[in-house]
Amino acid sequence: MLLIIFAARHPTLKLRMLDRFLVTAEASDVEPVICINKMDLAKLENVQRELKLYEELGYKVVYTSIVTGLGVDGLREVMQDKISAIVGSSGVGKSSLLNALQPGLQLRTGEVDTRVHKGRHTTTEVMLLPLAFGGFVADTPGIRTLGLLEVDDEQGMDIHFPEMRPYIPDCKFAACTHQHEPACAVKWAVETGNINPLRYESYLRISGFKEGRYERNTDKRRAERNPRRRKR
Ligand SMILES: Nc1nc2c(ncn2[C@@H]2O[C@H](COP(=O)(O)OP(=O)(O)OP(=O)(O)O)[C@@H](O)[C@H]2O)c(=O)[nH]1
Ligand SMILES: [Mg+2]
Ligand SMILES: [Zn+2]
Repeated sequence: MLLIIFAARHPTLKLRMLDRFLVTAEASDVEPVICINKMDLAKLENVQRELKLYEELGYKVVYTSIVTGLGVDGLREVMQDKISAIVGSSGVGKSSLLNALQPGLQLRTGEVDTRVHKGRHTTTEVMLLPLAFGGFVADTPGIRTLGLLEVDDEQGMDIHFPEMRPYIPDCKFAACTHQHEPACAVKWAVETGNINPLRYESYLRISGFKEGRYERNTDKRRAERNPRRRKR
């Protein structure tokens, strides 16, 4: 299981980054669970409104706080007898959550920089920890950007977006990239409100169709795999 942790605030909840984690989980055939921590810093209904789309897509979302204890028992149930990896940016509270789940762990945690609201990369190595209530969890260092190294991008990212899957066979072209092709069922679904435009935006970014850092990452990775395509 991939336990994807975000903080409701400090650091900011980044849904486009969540989409990248979800694609990684989908592509690796690992069950993703979304966990929004630091719920003591935000209003539950506001955060739930932001995450509604993901619950509608069928992803499990848990809301936690190590300050109030919200959701800690629920998270324990979710993780019981599973092998999970806990991932997310530095400072979202990954190690703190594990300490709350199992107090004996005594993992080191670090204050978030109060000026820029970023973590200080307290956890520096991956540790697989046995859980007294059954199962294992790997605590991991916070990551700055998420590449998609394990994802085979040759066959297209569309299949890793569950809401796109039903439309893909209806596109006019079998190799449709859902970007500029005519008679694209996916684009039509976006236009008619059946696919969330922000998720479609994430699809374009992750596929490298949009400007930005992700596209450069993708190009660089392709160049590394295929030296002939490397720019001089
Ligand atoms: N208010 C609030 N603070 C929290 C919560 N969970 C963690 N924190 C604080 O957030 C800071 C970062 O927590 P860590 O557990 O070190 O975060 P991490 O995700 O393990 O960070 P890295 O190891 O750097 O990747 C610490 O100061 C924690 O006390 C929470 O639910 N509410
Ligand atoms: Mg940590
Ligand atoms: Zn299409």
